[in-house]
Amino acid sequence: MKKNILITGASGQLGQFFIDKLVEKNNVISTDINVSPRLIKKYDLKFLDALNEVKVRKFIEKYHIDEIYNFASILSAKAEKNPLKSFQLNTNCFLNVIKASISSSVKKIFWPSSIAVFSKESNLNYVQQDVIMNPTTIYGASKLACEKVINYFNINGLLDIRSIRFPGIVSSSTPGGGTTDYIVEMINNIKSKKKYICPISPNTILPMMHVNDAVDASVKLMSVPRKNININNSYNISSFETTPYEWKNLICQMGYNLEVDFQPDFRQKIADSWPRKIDDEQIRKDLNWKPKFNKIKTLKSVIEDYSLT
Ligand code: AKB
Repeated sequence: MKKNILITGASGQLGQFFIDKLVEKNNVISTDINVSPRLIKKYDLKFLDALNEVKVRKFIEKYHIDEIYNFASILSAKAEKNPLKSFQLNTNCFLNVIKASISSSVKKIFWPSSIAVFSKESNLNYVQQDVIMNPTTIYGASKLACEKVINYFNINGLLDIRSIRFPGIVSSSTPGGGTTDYIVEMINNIKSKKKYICPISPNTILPMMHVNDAVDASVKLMSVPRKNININNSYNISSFETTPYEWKNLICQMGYNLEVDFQPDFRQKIADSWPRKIDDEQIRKDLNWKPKFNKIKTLKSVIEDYSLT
């Protein structure tokens, strides 16, 4: 039987890919505050501000929602420009979804955490599942705060909330103010034939994954019995690591002209506080999951999505 799934923040960098996947077997109610005519036509996107708890509850009741995927959030670089507003939005949107879900038809909630929860104390060369986390960005602080709430609701059996700490996500959708956005913006610049000013220094290693792998792992996490889940806060996950220098060279080796000028800005300090490599053995074991896209397959796939071939 089809589930009724509510997606908040559906027009963002991740949301649209989840709609495409979930709509295959479910009734998907896609919502956002950015409701463009294109997305209304393509996804029947509806306006919903997740900062309004009453409205969230009304959607749950009107559509008899079984599961919620909550993507309403401001990403790391953009969040630093207005820290208190960003922290309030990232945490309150999530808390409103939780409050509206209690004593409702909602059975499960998916919520994306991030590698931003980690810090220099987390052993950034190889970050394990359970480490010291003292995030130095407001985005990382908001993500860690919500992970603590997830843990509380899960260990007390109050709600079933499932979460993954996403690394940089590589897709053809427009980047949304993240620190890892260079990996998509470089591909964007192939088409525009403009020199790309990279805000991250050439040898900065960061973990990344193809958006399809992120979506598949998340949907699989939501499908398994709760007894298979051995993490009550949020799972580490990754696919590959790269640097701006390597990524630029891979693009050029594929025959594309891409001129890059490395000009690190405030995002470098953020990137320096994030992992270089992730230990994601737990999610691979619990879900029997592994990524389908390595570095080269990811790049080829996104270039094809941009119809650059
Ligand atoms: C960002 O760069 O802010 C996000 C993230 C890694 O959470 N892509």
